[in-house]
Parts: sequence; C-alpha cells; structure tokens
Amino acid sequence: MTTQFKRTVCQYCGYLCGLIAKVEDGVVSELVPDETRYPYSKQIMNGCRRWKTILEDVYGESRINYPLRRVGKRGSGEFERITWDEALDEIAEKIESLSKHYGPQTIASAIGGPHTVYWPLHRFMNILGSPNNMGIGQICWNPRIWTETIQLGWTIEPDIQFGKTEVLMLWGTNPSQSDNSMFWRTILKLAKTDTKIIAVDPVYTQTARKSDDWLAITPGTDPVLLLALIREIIYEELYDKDFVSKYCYGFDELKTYVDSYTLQYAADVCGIAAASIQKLAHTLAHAQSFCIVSGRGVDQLGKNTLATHRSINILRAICGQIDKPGACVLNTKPDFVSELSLEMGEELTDEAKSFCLNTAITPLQCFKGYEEVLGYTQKHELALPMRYMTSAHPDLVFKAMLEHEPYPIKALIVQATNPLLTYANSEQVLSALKSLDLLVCLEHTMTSTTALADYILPVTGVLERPMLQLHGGVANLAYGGLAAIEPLHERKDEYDVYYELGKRLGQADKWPRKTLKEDILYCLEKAHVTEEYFEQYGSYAQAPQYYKYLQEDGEAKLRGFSTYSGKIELASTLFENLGAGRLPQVEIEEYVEIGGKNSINQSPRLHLISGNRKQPYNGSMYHNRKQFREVYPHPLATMSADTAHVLGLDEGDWVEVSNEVGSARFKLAFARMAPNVVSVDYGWWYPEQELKEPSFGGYKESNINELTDCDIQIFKGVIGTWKYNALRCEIKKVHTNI
Ligand SMILES: Nc1nc2c(c(=O)[nH]1)N[C@H]1C(S)=C(S)[C@@H](COP(=O)(O)OP(=O)(O)OC[C@H]3O[C@@H](n4cnc5c(=O)[nH]c(N)nc54)[C@H](O)[C@@H]3O)O[C@H]1N2
Ligand SMILES: Nc1nc2c(c(=O)[nH]1)N[C@H]1C(S)=C(S)[C@@H](COP(=O)(O)OP(=O)(O)OC[C@H]3O[C@@H](n4cnc5c(=O)[nH]c(N)nc54)[C@H](O)[C@@H]3O)O[C@H]1N2
Ligand code: SF4
Ligand SMILES: [Mo]
Repeated sequence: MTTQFKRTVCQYCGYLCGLIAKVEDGVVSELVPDETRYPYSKQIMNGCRRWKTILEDVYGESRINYPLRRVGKRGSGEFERITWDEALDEIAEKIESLSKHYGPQTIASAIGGPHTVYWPLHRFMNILGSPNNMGIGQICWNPRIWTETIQLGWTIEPDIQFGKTEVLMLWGTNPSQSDNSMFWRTILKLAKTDTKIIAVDPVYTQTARKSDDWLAITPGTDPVLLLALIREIIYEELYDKDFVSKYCYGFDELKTYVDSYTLQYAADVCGIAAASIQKLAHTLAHAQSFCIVSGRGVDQLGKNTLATHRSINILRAICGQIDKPGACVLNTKPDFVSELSLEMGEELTDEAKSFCLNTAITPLQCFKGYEEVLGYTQKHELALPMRYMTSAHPDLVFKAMLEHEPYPIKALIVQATNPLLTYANSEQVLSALKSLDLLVCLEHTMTSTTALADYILPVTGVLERPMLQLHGGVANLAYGGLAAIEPLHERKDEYDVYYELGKRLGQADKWPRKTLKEDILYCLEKAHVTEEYFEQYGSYAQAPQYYKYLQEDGEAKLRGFSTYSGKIELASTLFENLGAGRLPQVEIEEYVEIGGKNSINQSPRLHLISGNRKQPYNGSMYHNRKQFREVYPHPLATMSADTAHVLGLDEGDWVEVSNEVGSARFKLAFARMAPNVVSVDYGWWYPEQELKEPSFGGYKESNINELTDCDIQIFKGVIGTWKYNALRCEIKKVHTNI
C-alpha cells in the first residue's frame, strides 16, 4: 500500500482552509487541518462543522457520478446514464443548431455564489458570442465594487488593525453566521479591546451582541441614517477640511444636498433616537481611524443599495478615512494574471455586446457602462472582471425565455447555483426553465433545479479539483490549493466540460492551455509563484501600501484617484450621466408606511428580511446532511416577542409568510429586534422529498423566494438591484407541520 500526505484545501466557503489529506492507494482515509496555512486556527476548525463532512460528501451517496440525460417529460425526474462523449456531442450539437437559428445570444448561463471558478464558463461564452450571463451580480458584491470604483477609483479592503482601528462599523452584516471564520474571530478579539464596535442591523444578532452599540435601524432606511451622519459632520465642521479640499470633488454640492437630512428626520425615518445618531457622528468624526464593513443587509435594498454604498464612501471620504491604516486600503493591481485575461473578455465581439439585454435599462451594468468605467481605471492599469460586472438582469433573461422579447433565449447552462431556490420569484424561474429547449446543469448533487434539466453533468469538487480564489482580480490577493486525488467516478472539472464543448464548437485554437491546473499555474507564474510554492503555502499577497494617491505618477504629478475627476467623487458626473443623480438618491416613502418609530404596528403588514444566514447551511446547500438537520431542523421566521404577541402568535408556531408575490411556511422563533420586522431563512428545501414535478424536493414549502421579485419595471436603475430585504409581508398561524 502507498501512503502519501497531500496538501489541499476545503472548498465549502471562500476561506479555502488548508487541509492535509492522508491518501492511501489513491483514496483519502483521513483529513487534518493544515496548521501551517492561513487562516488556520484551532477554534475555527473546531467550530466549523462543514469540513468534517468532506469524506462523506466525496465518497458518499449524495454525489452525481455520471453524465445523465433526461428520458421522461421535463420535470419527470427520470434520467439515464450516458457517456461523456454522448453528452458533450449532443449538447454541442444543440448549442450549434440553436445558435445558428437564433444567434449565440440565445444561449445563456446562470451562476451562483463563489463556490468555484467561473472564468472557464465566461471564456466559453465570450468565444461563443453570448453576452447573457446571469447570477448574483445585482445583489451581491457588484454594488459595492461599482460604487467604490466610480467614487474612489478602485475597490478597497477594510483595514482592521488592533490598536489603530478606533471604531469598527458592521453595517448590515452578521459575520457570526455568514463568516464564522477569521473575520468573526477578529471581531471576537476586537470586542475585548478598546475598539468600539457598532452594529447597524434591525436584528440583535450575535454580532450585535459583541458590539458596543446596536442601532436597530428600520429596514431599508440606511441611506437616510448615513446622509444625516454626513450632514452632522459637515454642519458641525467636524470633517477633514484639508483632505476634502485637496482630494475630494463636489463638497459644496454635497453640503447643500444633505441640508434636509436632519437628525430628527433621520430619527423619524430610521427608528433610531436623534441623540444616538448625533453621538455616532461625533464618534466617527473624532476617531483617528474608523472602518466600515457592509454586507447583504444593504446590498439587497433595491435602489437604496446604490444610495447606501455611495453614502458610505462619502462618509469615509469627508473624514479622510481612505487608503489609511486602520480604516481601509485601496487595492492594487494584481501581480498575477487578471480575471479579465483569464475570461478572455477581448473575445466577445461588439456585435455580441450589442445583444446585451441590460443596455439602456441598467446603463451602468452593461458593456457600455463597463467600458466607460474601464476608461478611467485603465489610467492605473486597473480592470474589473467583465462578465460579473455586465451580468444580465435575471428578470430580462427569464422574460426573454418566456416571451421571446427582444429575442428568444432558448438554452441555459447552470453552474453552481440552484435558481429554483436562490433566485428571486421562484415561480417565474420555474416557468422560464420549463420553456427552454436546452437546460444543462453542472452539479455535485441532484437539486430542485437539476430535476428540470435535459443533461446533468457531474463535476469535481473538494479534494479532486485545484482551486484558486482571485476575488475577480480586484485585489492583489490570490489563494487556493491543489487537488489531493484524481477525480472519482466520471466527475470532470468544470473547466474540462467547457474546453471539451469549446473544441466541438470550433474553439480549440482559442484555449491556450488545456486544464484548470495549467491555467492556475499560468496565472500565478506572472507573480513568480511556482507550483511547489503554491502547494506549500497556497497564497499570494503583498503587504498593503497606504496613501497611494500621494505617489508620484510620472512628470512629478500626483497619482490621485482613477475616477472621472481624478479626485474622490462625493458628487459624481458619471452617475449623473447614467441617470442616478450627482448625489445619492434615496427612495423613502414606502419605508415609512409601516412605521419606523419604536411602536408596534397594529396592522399585520410587516417588514420582511429574506435571507438570514445560518451555519452550517449555505444557501440551499447541505440540507441533505443528516447531522446538520439534527442541529437545525426547521426553517425559521424570527420576530420580536412583542410584535408576535400583537399578532396573536407564539414561539414555535408554524406560520405562513405571504405577500402579493407568494407564500411559504416557517417555524416562528423569537429574538430581540426592531418592531414590525420578520427575518426569514433562505434556501430551504426538503431533499428527502421527491425530486420531480410537482414537489421538486419541496421547493415551494419553505422557500422565501416564493415571495421575492426582481421585476425590472420596479427595479430598473443603474445596476438593477432588487430587494431581498425591506420587503413587505403578512404572517399568520397555520396548523400543518411540514
Ligand atoms: N452560513 C452561511 N454563510 C454564508 C452564506 C450562507 O448562505 N450561509 N452566504 C454567503 C453569501 S452568498 C453572502 S453574500 C454572505 C452575506 O453575509 P452577510 O452580509 O453577513 O449576511 P447576513 O449574515 O445575512 O447578515 C446581513 C445582516 O443584515 C441585516 N439586515 C437586513 N436588512 C437590513 C437593512 O435594511 N439594513 C441593515 N443595516 N441591515 C439589514 C440582517 O438582519 C442580517 O443580520 O454570506 C456568505 N456566508
Ligand atoms: N431571498 C434571498 N435570496 C437570495 C439571497 C438572500 O439573501 N435572500 N442571497 C443571494 C446571494 S447573496 C447569493 S450569493 C445567492 C447564492 O445562490 P446560490 O449560489 O445559487 O446558492 P446555493 O444554494 O449555495 O447553490 C449552490 C449550488 O451549487 C452547487 N455547487 C456547490 N459547489 C459547486 C461547484 O463547485 N461546482 C458546481 N458546478 N456546483 C456546485 C450546490 O450543490 C448547490 O446546488 O443567493 C441569492 N439569493
Ligand atoms: S471555514 Fe470551514 S467551510 Fe470555510 S473553508 Fe474553512 S473549513 Fe471549509
Ligand atoms: Mo452572496
């Protein structure tokens, strides 16, 4: 028997923690955390339940091991095993004939969160000539990336430093559940120091509990709070005058604009005492360094998402907290090959771009918007990843499937997402998927979505696949690890699937390298990272440099910021040209309707937060792990005991949460939180139920996306962000268990 010890990584969340695999005759018999690799900590590894299920996942019953082709009616759940050649030949033929008939834009793709690498898919689609990739690009990551790039010239990272960061604001994020790793450990350590931690969240989360102050904001009203903070800091002359006059553009306009955002107005709208807002403004303005980390709470607020991110950047800027130790650091150009080069953005022709559905409807998030911003960032050789930043609006893609307007979309490639559970408006998703001529899913397990597929392709994952996290190439930071074993059964890397399909569609010459590992090593080689180094250490990072805008940039000119004006954009002509106003535009009427004040509403209309993160689940993943279901057996709807009692509800009741879009059922739990708010888990399904029509794994029962919508008529705007938070719902007791 041969025994080897291989360094590899867990791939169940973005940290890619190092593991050492004991491999006996090609089979992993044991996994132990790699103590030499970042972000190792005994507490993290002990506290994380996910990596302990790796062997059961890789070798167990739940994985798909062979290519499958649908035999029965779509949705009948009947599939037969076929060979890879059959699968790839048939899919390539179908793609070719649909492209010939309708143009390549008829082929779309759907991606999910950062579970894998997407650039091989994007490369395939760029060469194929379709602009239509949809995913999470309007409601996760992009809003922050767009606003930082437009206002600050590039993306930033929080720079939390013990002893330097005086105030840490956790704005609409709950790392105790969503991170549970290094960042959460850092917060726990910071909580024991003098750093003041402030949580802005309608819910008194575990994160809020570790904070010094908790601001129980009314959902969706964040930009009002921010503009009031900005007003107070400006009107009390607490802002950094030197920094503002030298490096910021549009201060006078800003000052006039925020005039109406008084402390009292914000208090009325946000449900936070005026004195607390005032105190916060002064705390921030007097802090040597403050750091703001925002999350999903503000990324999913419809139009107010843009206003929130813009206002956060303004707040940082007027206090001089940009590219400064303990506050935030402007990222630098990656030393390795950028995501844009890996995805081969240059292959997408202008004609293909002209079929982008977003242009004119979401004028920033489209190729035109992308290229305009690229024009500024390129001054400093910075480039955002193209396919993420131009990702198609799902409502437009689904409507093009259903109504064939402005042209028909007939095929969808689904990679690492479960749209029937995680995309907005599950019923629209279902009808759209049913209408397709070709639905291909690259998956690990059977899901509600794969039940609708024509072909299900088994792909590799943890232990079998090398991985490199590049953060879209927006930072000079890359990390990952190699595979420990060869792919099991007939699983293939996603890369191989696209390369093989590409070859069948005449793309052979366009793929310079032939495997995922080759491309990963090629990418790192530019930063002088060898295979041996990568295997041993797994990461590439450089120490942050601060105050880069002061560096000389040829001819003794200061570097400044790669924005429209060369300064930090408090007011933005670019946003104005795109139709989003020179200063953050706030939508507020509907939030006030339910009442932001600290009184309980007598009407049954509530604020709905959909998408509470809970360990050990991730989105719709891991609901098939028995040991997880034992610790966390039910989908929860959480509200304050006071609100529940007014509605005649009690803890443990099964309730139906509903609105004009749909309904779903949850178990009621109590927590300390703002009045008139209900916060509901997302991604819930019942894999033990039949995976075929009509149940599709119980996708309807407790799926909060039965109540959400991404209707472009409501959410059109520069990015097209829709709402998963600050929605409306009603709630009533039901007498059936699930
Ligand atoms: N366990 C687990 N971890 C995950 C994931 C998962 O599904 N499960 N998903 C991953 C993904 S894709 C992402 S994007 C990240 C997200 O990570 P986070 O951004 O940390 O997401 P949440 O943990 O949901 O925290 C969001 C917080 O915002 C609050 N909130 C809701 N509405 C508002 C509002 O209007 N204003 C303010 N200020 N706050 C509001 C919520 O109450 C909640 O506490 O998590 C990642 N990590
Ligand atoms: N209501 C509501 N909806 C939301 C959110 C919310 O807060 N509220 N959050 C949104 C956000 S921020 C995000 S990021 C999305 C997340 O949405 P998704 O990414 O769709 O979420 P998951 O349920 O984690 O789906 C992952 C799927 O990919 C499969 N998978 C895992 N790893 C791999 C892999 O390596 N390769 C392949 N091919 N498949 C793999 C899993 O088996 C699973 O079926 O959900 C969004 N939807
Ligand atoms: S924190 Fe847990 S799930 Fe995330 S990579 Fe590390 S071991 Fe895996
Ligand atoms: Mo996300």
